[in-house]
Amino acid sequence: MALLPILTAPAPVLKQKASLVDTVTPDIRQLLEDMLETMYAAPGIGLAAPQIGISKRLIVVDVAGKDDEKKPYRMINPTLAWVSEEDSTYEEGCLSVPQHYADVVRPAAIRVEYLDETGNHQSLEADGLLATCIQHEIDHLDGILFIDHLSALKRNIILRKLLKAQHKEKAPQEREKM
Ligand code: K1U
Ligand code: ZN
Repeated sequence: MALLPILTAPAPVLKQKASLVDTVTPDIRQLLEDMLETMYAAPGIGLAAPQIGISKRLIVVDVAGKDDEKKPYRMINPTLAWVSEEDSTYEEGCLSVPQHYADVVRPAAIRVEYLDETGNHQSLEADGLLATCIQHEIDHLDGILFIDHLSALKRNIILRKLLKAQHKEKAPQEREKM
């Protein structure tokens, strides 16, 4: 098992469309386990492979409360087969946009189809936070961040603050090279 570094915006891989996984190999299974470990350590309720620099259509999700039994989902090539007409609004965060939160409107319920870690087809109906989190993670596979659902004004304010925070985190010698 390995903890993987999580990339933050504006890393270019976060804006790319990730590739389909053609075969579920032991390496893919190991990657999903490493992603879950990384997600729990962050801590987070979801993680998509592009967030760790791997442009493949893989996500992991677990929205169980901290006192509840873990309920991890490992999804390969997830697609939204159905979305409800009804919307819901959640305050979202993102491990790749640290310290920023904003209300995002998305379909309230979904059906997602995917391959599990054994290569079997699965179909899952979800609502509430699980539906929101799965949509947020599938967005990552299409190069979309939750801030892309906000107005350009709000998005640019967040992006500028992120760049400023990243600049401050850099050591002075590194800053001199910029
Ligand atoms: O994709 C990610 O960056 C993970 C993100 C998922 C997400 C959060 C909220 C709404 C939709 C999707 C996070 O997990 S941010 C951290 C977070 O929300 C959280 C962390 C610990 C406990 C509970 C929530
Ligand atoms: Zn995210």
